[in-house]
Amino acid sequence: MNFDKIDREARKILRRNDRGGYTVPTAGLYPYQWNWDSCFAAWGFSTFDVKRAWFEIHTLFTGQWDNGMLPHIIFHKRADGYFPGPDVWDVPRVPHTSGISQPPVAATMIRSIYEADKRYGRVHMELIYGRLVSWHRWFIKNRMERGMIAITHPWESGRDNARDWDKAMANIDPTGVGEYHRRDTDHVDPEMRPKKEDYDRYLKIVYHNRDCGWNEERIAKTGLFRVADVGITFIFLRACRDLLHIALELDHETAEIEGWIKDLEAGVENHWNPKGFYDSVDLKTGEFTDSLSSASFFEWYSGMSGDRMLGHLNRILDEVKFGVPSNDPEDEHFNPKRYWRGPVWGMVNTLIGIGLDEQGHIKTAERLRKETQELIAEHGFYEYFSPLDGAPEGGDVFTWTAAIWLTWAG
Ligand code: 9YW
Repeated sequence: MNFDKIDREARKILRRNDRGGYTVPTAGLYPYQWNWDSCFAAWGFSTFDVKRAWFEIHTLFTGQWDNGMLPHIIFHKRADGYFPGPDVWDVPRVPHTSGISQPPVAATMIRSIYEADKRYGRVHMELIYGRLVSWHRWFIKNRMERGMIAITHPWESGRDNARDWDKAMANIDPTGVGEYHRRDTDHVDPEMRPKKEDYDRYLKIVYHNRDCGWNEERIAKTGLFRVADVGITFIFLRACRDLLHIALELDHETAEIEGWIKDLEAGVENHWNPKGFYDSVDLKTGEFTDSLSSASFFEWYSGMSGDRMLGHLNRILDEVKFGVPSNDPEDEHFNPKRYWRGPVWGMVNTLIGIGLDEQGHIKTAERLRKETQELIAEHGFYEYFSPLDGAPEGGDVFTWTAAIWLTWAG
């Protein structure tokens, strides 16, 4: 394995996907600035160009709404090849954005970027701190239920067609969405993407929430989809801990953030499915989603101790060649090709690996890192891979795959 060569390639990918201050996840398939992709990009840049890393964060936050919400896509300038674009979301602000959010890894990644060069980063950290707090407040005010974090659209989870959403999606009647032209399947094999029945419902929810004027209270009352996402709860809990760390360093008040952490720690218990794993909860029906997905393994990353997922983790790592798959290989719907229903994602492994390492599971963390390293070194910087044989899948020349190579896997 020629590490220097792969490092150079990874840096080249970040530069290549740079559109002048923001980084697209990959050319063609995703031609705009995506929220959590961009945080990973900034983290990747911080290994060789900390100035550029902060620039990424500032351009991302130009998309922040007045109510604190940080959208999942910022449409800085028109680009072809992606649907649904800015006119579908119809959000009356500039830069144009989508109307939903995404997993809040920002505070965690920003802490790392700051720590890469504190002297340079101090003023940027001061500038961005208030914005981070207001985004976190938005989650608490609009999305926290029983200490868990709710999503109003599967796209908010960052795990679009995960098994977690199946039952809630089946309860949505997609009639009336009309004709539309998907663009993702122009770029990628349709077998590797969500199905039409998923897309119909994705659009139905977008149209409904848009008709609510993107008003969170109206969406909470009338929305078609509301699920407490175990992935976001864990990621948000972790982000609050990092935000607290930053607050202490900058000498800001901490009581509010400490309160959030306590509520979230209690809320995690509500994600515990008595069947023996952390799970998402459909808030419209009160039922567990009964899906053991990769997000359940953010337990350690969230800072919760207890090792409750360790048995399943060891089982699954032995069942596939490259862990951690987005869906349990023993699940009847497991599909090693179709997006979030089986494939393995380098950035997911990274978050799981970081948590394992922090909590003393050094060997398992190292195993995961090596497997991720092999996937990328053997096959390239793909969006995701088959956990069975490592076959590359989805988009190529992918930003967050390059970023995690530079920061963790390589
Ligand atoms: C889509 C960009 C995004 C990720 C999400 C992933 C996918 C967009 O791509 O969603 O149109 O399907 O699910 O996590 O941020 O990489």
